Amino acid sequence: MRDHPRPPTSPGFWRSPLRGPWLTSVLGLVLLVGITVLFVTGLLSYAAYNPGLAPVNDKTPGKGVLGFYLFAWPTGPVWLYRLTQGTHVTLGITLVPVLLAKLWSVVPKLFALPPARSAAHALERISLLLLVGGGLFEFTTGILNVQLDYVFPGSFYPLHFYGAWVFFAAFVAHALLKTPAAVRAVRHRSDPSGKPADSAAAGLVAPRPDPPTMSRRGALGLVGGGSLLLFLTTVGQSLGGPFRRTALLAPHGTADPGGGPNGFQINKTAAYAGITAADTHDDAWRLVVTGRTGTVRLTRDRLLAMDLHSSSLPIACVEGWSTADQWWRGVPLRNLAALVGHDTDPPDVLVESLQRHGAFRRAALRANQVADPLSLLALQVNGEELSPDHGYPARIIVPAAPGVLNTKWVARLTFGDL
Ligand SMILES: Nc1nc2c(c(=O)[nH]1)N[C@H]1C(S)=C(S)[C@@H](COP(=O)(O)O)O[C@H]1N2
Ligand SMILES: [Mo]
Repeated sequence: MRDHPRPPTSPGFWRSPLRGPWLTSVLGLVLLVGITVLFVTGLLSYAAYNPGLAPVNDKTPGKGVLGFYLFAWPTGPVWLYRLTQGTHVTLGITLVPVLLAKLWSVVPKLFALPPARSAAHALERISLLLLVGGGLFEFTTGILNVQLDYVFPGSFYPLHFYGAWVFFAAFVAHALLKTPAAVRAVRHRSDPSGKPADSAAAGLVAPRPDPPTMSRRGALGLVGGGSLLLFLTTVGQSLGGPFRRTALLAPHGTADPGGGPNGFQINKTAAYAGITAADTHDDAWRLVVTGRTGTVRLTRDRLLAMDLHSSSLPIACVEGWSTADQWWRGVPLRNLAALVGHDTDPPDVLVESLQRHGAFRRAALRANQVADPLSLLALQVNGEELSPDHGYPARIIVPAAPGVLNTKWVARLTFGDL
C-alpha cells in the first residue's frame, strides 16, 4: 500500500523507533538536576553583584519581589565566584545536547492535535510553551552573552533574569507532574516489549516506526559524547592558566593578553574604554578619596609610599572565564577608608573609574568587602606595574567577587554615602 504524506500533527508522521518513555525520562532526569543547578548558580550570580547595595550595581532595578533572596555576598573562599559562575556557564553549555535531545524526543507531542481537550489540558499546553520557549530563550541568551558580549548592549541581565523565573516556574510545574512517571520509566527500562506503560507514553512511541539504525542506549551515548566534548572544550576557561588553551569554544574575540606578568585574560581594553595615556599620566592622575572627615587627593607616588599589602586572587567574569590566582600588590581598601575617618568598621564604598561611558565604569562594594584585608586598590600585579589594559594606574581587586566589581582605572572612592 502506498504511503500518503502525513502532516506533523499526525502521530504517523514521526517514525523514529528511538522515541519512547525511557529515553525521554533519562534525558528529563538529567535536566531536572542540571537545570536546578543552573537556576541556583544563576541566582547566586545575581546576588554576587550586590544589586541591593546601590543602583549602579543593579542591572534589573524593576525586579521587585524577585529579589527577596538577596544577601550580602561573602568574601571567602576567594574562589567562590569562580566556582559558582564557572559551574553556571560550563554546565549550561554542556547541557545543550541534552536539552536538544529532550526536545527532539518529545517533538510529536508538541504538534499533537487537538491543541486542547479540556481546560486543564489547555493549561498544560500553555505551561509547555513557557517551558520550551523559556528553556530555548535562557540557553540562547546565556550562550550569546558568553560568546558575543556585544549583542547585548546592557540588556542581557533583565532578559536572562526575568526569563529564568518564567522558565523555572514552568520547569517546576513540569517536574512535579512528570518526575514520578519518569522515575518509573527508567526503573522498568529492561521491559523488552518497549510498549508504552501509560497513556502519557503513547504520544512518544511511533505507531509506525522505521527500522532502527541505532539503539536507544547508542543515542544516549551520542548525546553524552556531545556533552562531554562541549565540556572538555569549555571548562578550561574557568580553570585558567595552562588549561585556557584547551578551551577551544571559549570566546577568542577579546584582546590578546600577550605574555609576561600582565599576560592574563583582558576583558575591556584601555582603548575600548577610552582611557588615554594623558588620563593616566602621573602628572594628571589623582585618586580622590572621600569619607567622614572630608576628601584627600593622592598621587600614585603617595599611594606607593603607603603600607603595601599582597593578595593572591583570581578574576572571575560573569561570562564564565576566570584566571588562576594573580599576585596583586596595593593598598588595602580599609586603610584608604581609615585615611578619611573610618578607622574602625569601614562602610560601603562607591568606586568610580576614569571611564566616561559604559555599564561597568563604576561599582559599589559592600562594607564586608571593604573590611576584608585581601581587598586592595591594586597598583601592581605579579611583581610589575599594572598594564594599561589591566587598569593602570590603580584597580580594585576583591576576594570571591564577580569580575565586574573589580573596577579598573580607578579615579574616585567615596566611602559611606552611596
Ligand atoms: N572601568 C572598568 N572596569 C572594569 C570593567 C570595565 O568595563 N570598565 N570590566 C569589568 C569586568 S566585567 C571584568 S570581568 C574585569 C576584568 O578584568 P581584566 O580585564 O583585568 O581581566 O574588569 C572589570 N573592571
Ligand atoms: Mo566581566
